[in-house]
Amino acid sequence: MKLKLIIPKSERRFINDHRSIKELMDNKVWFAPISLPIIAALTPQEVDVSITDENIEPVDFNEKIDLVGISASTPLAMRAYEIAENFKNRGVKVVLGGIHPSVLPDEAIGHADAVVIGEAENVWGELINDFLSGRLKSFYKSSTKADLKKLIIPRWDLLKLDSYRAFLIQTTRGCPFNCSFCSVKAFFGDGYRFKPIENLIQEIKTLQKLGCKGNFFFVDDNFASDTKRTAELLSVFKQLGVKNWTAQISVNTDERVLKLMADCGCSHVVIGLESVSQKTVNSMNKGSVNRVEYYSRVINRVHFYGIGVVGSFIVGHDSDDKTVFGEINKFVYANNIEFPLVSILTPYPGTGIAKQFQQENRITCNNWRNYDNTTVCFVPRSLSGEDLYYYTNKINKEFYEYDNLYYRLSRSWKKGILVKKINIFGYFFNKKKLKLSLLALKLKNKKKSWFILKSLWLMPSPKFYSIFLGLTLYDAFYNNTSGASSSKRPERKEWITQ
Ligand code: B12
Ligand code: SF4
Repeated sequence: MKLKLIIPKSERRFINDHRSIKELMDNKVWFAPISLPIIAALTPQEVDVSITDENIEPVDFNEKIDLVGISASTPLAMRAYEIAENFKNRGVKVVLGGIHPSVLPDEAIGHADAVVIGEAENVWGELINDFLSGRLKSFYKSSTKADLKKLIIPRWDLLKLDSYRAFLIQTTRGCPFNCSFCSVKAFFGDGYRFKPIENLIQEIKTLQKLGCKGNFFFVDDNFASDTKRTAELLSVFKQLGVKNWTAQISVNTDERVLKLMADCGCSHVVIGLESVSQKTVNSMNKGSVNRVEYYSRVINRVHFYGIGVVGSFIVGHDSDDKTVFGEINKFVYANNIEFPLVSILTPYPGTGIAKQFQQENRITCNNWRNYDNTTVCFVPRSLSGEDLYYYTNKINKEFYEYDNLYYRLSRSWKKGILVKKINIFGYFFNKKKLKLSLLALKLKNKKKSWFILKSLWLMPSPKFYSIFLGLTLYDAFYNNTSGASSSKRPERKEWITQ
């Protein structure tokens, strides 16, 4: 039996897109998916399984396959349905899984033969058996949560690993909180589950054996919530030589853990700051985690240990009026957040905010393609939809104008944040730096060229990763399909979808 697992492509340019640094490096995308390698690992050995990531290569609809499994988050759902229908029309059975089909199984089954609701671990074996015996059911849902103590090494070997720059690892599942905009609770349910450290050692060793030495992204929603366990995990990272990794942490992360994270090779942290107004944070049901008065202190401590900050904000809450953009801007520069990301509040199905907006009849769009935090899909309360769209685009674009990006990065680099230790010889005779400089000189975009050259030569030793991430984010905000620019006010049809 032949099984094909597919991850649909992102139709909008986003951070996973690597085209912006293609001219300098290669055509890799940032993140290797982890869900499908897990599903492949759960698949019985006698099944011939392969993975296609549509961000890397096109789906071959003519390939002889018996069963197709497609993973879908909400922004990818429409593309997932297109792929599913194409295979179904060719007589191939299709299973849909992932966060979107799990939250809207009745919608998903309209495009597939079976839907896995929730985690796959406890039901995938049964589904394969049912398929083999011609008794595929419409829905599969486990009555219990996946037991993370079981060792399942994701089949990363099935991915075209050379096509990725960073690799996802998951050490926990779930989150004890329930923020109104977030899908995690709706999907993983109550509680917080931890993978045993011994299992993680096996996973990391597997990746390392496959040649993936660094650039790990720990996808846990709150990597450092349990101080004791995180400290234990970090000592393992040190032994295994894990370097250049990123994790999502919350505002209340213990300073001792931050220090350990830095000692153990953490280069960036993603922090869900969401808003600089406590009132707005409280309205998102995040007040118990995020105390705005501690934001500056935690960012300062993260920086103190040489780690860069990706600061995520969400705008469009009922208490957000136009002044919110100025406040975020002020906060970003006051705290020198290297990589700010401002997202438009999006009522993802199953979330508290979606339920509220549905009750209030405020949802304006059910085209899941627009559910990617760059489009207004609801009627905001304290500013117009047009302004919400326009100013969000504007602020993101302004953050990533080369001069502004350089301003923030250079302030951090000067303080020893996101830099590597290097001697004077290394400063002049670094092969990669020389190569990048030559390539930068050839770029048609002179502003980009100047940003790269300034970063490489005016600064002692910035981590290339920080330059690449900046370039990628620049590209994401300047080349999004929306087409709005800070100088041109978008047409009505561009900002809100019906
Ligand atoms: C890593 C990550 C990313 C990476 C993705 C990299 C990659 N190549 O996969 C990056 C940074 C690119 C990213 C981008 C975005 N992300 Co994101 N991301 C995550 C994160 C943190 C982890 C996802 C993950 O890998 N989890 C681990 C795996 C094991 O879990 P899983 O995917 O759910 O898989 C399990 C089941 O779902 C199921 N399953 C999954 N697929 C399939 C397929 C089949 C056939 C079957 C049977 C089962 C099955 O089995 C698996 C094992 O049990 C989640 C949060 C979270 N906790 O999940 C958010 C999350 C998925 N992201 C989210 C969002 C909103 C975005 C963005 C829109 C953010 C933005 N502001 O732009 C973009 C969208 C980009 C795009 N166009 O898709 C939301 C999605 C909400 C929704 N309803 O879809 C989440 C849930 C975050 C949240 N707090 O709400 N993201
Ligand atoms: S936003 Fe973060 S803290 Fe809030 S529920 Fe989601 S994962 Fe948990």
